[in-house]
Amino acid sequence: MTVSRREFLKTSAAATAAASIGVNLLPGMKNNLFAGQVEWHKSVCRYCGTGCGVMVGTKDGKVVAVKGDKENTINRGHLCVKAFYLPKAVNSKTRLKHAMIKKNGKFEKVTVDEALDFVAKKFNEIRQKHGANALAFYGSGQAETEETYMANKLWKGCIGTNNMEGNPRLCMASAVGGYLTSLGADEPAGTYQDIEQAKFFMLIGSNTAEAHPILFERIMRHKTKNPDVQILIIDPRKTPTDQVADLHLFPKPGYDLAILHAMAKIIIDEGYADEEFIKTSVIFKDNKNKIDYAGYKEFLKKYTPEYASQRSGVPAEDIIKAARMFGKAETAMSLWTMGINQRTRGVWANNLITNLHLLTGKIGKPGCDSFSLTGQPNACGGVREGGGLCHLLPGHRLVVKEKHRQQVAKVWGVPVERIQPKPGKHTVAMFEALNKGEIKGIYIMCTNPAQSLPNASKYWKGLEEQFVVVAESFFPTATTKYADVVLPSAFWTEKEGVYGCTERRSQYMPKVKDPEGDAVWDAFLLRDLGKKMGFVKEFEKYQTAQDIWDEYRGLTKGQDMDLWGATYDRLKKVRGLTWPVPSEDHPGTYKRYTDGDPIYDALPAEKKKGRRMYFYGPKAKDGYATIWARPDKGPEEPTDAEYPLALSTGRVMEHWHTGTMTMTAPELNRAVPKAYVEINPSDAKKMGINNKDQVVVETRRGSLEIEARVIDRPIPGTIFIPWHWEKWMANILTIDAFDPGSKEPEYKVCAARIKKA
Ligand SMILES: Nc1nc2c(c(=O)[nH]1)N[C@H]1C(S)=C(S)[C@@H](COP(=O)(O)OP(=O)(O)OC[C@H]3O[C@@H](n4cnc5c(=O)[nH]c(N)nc54)[C@H](O)[C@@H]3O)O[C@H]1N2
Ligand SMILES: Nc1nc2c(c(=O)[nH]1)N[C@H]1C(S)=C(S)[C@@H](COP(=O)(O)OP(=O)(O)OC[C@H]3O[C@@H](n4cnc5c(=O)[nH]c(N)nc54)[C@H](O)[C@@H]3O)O[C@H]1N2
Ligand code: SF4
Ligand SMILES: [Mo]
Repeated sequence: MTVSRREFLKTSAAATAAASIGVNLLPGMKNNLFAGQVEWHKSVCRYCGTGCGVMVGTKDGKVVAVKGDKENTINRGHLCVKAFYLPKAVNSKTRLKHAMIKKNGKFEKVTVDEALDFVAKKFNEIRQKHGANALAFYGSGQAETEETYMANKLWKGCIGTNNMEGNPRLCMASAVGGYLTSLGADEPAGTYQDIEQAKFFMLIGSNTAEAHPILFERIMRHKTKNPDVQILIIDPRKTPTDQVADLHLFPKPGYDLAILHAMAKIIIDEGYADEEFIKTSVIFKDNKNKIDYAGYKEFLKKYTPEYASQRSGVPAEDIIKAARMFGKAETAMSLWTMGINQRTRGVWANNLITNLHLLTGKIGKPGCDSFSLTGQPNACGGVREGGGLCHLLPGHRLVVKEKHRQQVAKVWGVPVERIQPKPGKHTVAMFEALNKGEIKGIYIMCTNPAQSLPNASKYWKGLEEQFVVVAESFFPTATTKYADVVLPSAFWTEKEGVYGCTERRSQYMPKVKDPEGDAVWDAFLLRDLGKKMGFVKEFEKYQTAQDIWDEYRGLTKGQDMDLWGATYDRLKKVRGLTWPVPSEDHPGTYKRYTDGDPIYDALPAEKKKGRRMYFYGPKAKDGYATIWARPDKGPEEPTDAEYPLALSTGRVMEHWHTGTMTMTAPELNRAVPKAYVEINPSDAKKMGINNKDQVVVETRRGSLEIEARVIDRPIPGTIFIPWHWEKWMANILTIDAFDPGSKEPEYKVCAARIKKA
């Protein structure tokens, strides 16, 4: 039996209908709750990288409601369903309210001060005995910029190790690599404003409807008003996003690179290339060396639509149609997320998308951009800009650059030799080192790696054996199980700070209630740990969130992501500012590398002569962007006779990652109560599997018993599991192979088989 069409429509309709406007009365809340006494505070949604503005309603010191902020240009009052249920997470019984130390396998309640004393002593012992590199920090794109900044200073600047990472490695690293190599600097050129001006969208490897619902709603509304707007989707799975598609290409997972090359070839062959833009603004490279336009055309010869069709399984005529849609469109915007980034060829896939924009000159103009969607609310702000990865320093700086180390060491008030010149261990290597005992102590903040790492069970050994500190707002989680110490962290609404979303916009969030129990703001947990480890002088100066923000803001001055003009005072009044914002009277920047970008505007006239754009980033030479002739390699673990199905994992609208927050709302749990594996009806029939049968999914790494959902969503030969549940942990199955450039794991493709349980 397959899922009925009605059931399918119901789920897809739910995804879009969930975006709504106004106050949402949570079930059980009485109308009179809002009778006058609710105070509303301007803030930002806790969840995705869209960055919607919310109004938080408080009453008697409690968060009682959330509604959309009508003045916020991102969402204009609209919110998706997750945001409405945030009060349930804040008030949940599962909030972690006090510190605990594990003694003889059991957690015992202690004061935060006692816990921090204990951690400081242990960390100092490890550091003295085994050196600074035996310690590590693992953070999050959901932490505030101020929080990541404190961790950066403590680990890289004081303890003296670059073993400082965060979950954006699992998420945005390939996009960072893509932007650096294609455009010369990280983060998009345009903003969301381009959506309403675009005539064509390529949504590739993004289930926008479920993962960025409010952006999807903007696209949908724009298309409804302008029926000539065309939408191309490239995704191996039929998702609710599909409902807006004019054309949907279904490549085999991991095999879409050839399609992008074939589209480039058709664009050139049929005269859709912007030859003037190519001449003035673009250079060409093969995997290593500079080539020329003729060399690139030679490279593309192989990528006929027929060849791309053979590689990807997509009909050649559809690839031709897709290329013509892109080529003919007056303006074009590409949006992508994890279907592109979470691949062993993630950086290359990013490059090939941007190639199309550079070839057609559809970049740096209204309605045109190669626009990577960020997953988490502050992956851009705190981690990419704030430098929360093992090779970075705050303000888009690099640990390998002596000048950058000097600039940062000076502001941090630490000797420059303390900051190591060599990058530390990237995420997978970090957890491998924990397994091997090379890393002996780790501080984990605002992330749940025991469930979210690829091939997760392989890394439980290190978590079990080494000294693990987990700063959390909820308890228990898959990771707190392995903790030697848990520290209670203040949650969203209980602390102030800044989030920077996909469109380079930094937004301020106020503290509107006291933390639950003994919970402390993560930045202050780190500050106090630093002091207790002996770095008193380095940390005693931070008394308020603003002290931290102002120091960081100073470090961004003159950088490409200049936030000098984004003071707390300003951010408290406006709905965010898009960098560069070089001064307090600067309104923020709509487009980078072109007129109106203060950095571009300040360039000498001779540099810009005859050029509409100048790519001034550190990795772009003489202002040129790069078109890449990358090989079209497939995934690390292709399917074979033994494991004939390609397994993909991803998200549903109602849940957030490991579920610690969204699963506090019974309404969201009722909507999607458990995990399942989607199987195409044709495969199910062959294997004798019926809808709702219990099946066992096996990969070379593990096996998982789970319910089958027989549905025409994944293409034949592929299966899909949403990964939100600890009980049905998809990451038992996934592969920890990673992109050699970005080190981002290939969550989106591995080989699997299924049998009836
Ligand atoms: N509701 C909800 N929203 C979220 C999150 C959440 O947990 N829940 N998390 C946030 C975060 S951190 C992130 S990173 C984003 C993720 O946002 P998305 O990336 O949009 O979500 P996913 O479901 O991970 O995967 C997206 C799509 O990639 C496709 N895909 C898989 N393999 C391939 C391939 O080889 N090629 C192509 N072209 N596509 C492929 C899948 O079929 C799937 O539809 O969502 C953010 N928003
Ligand atoms: N199979 C599979 N695995 C994946 C992915 C996939 O597509 N497929 N996607 C990957 C991606 S893109 C991402 S971004 C990661 C996300 O993976 P994780 O970051 O591990 O997932 P979250 O559930 O968001 O974890 C956040 C944790 O922080 C806690 N928390 C919430 N607020 C606070 C706070 O203010 N302070 C502190 N200290 N803690 C807080 C939450 O309770 C939760 O435990 O997962 C990756 N894993
Ligand atoms: S789209 Fe993202 S930021 Fe906006 S309300 Fe939904 S989860 Fe929050
Ligand atoms: Mo993510």
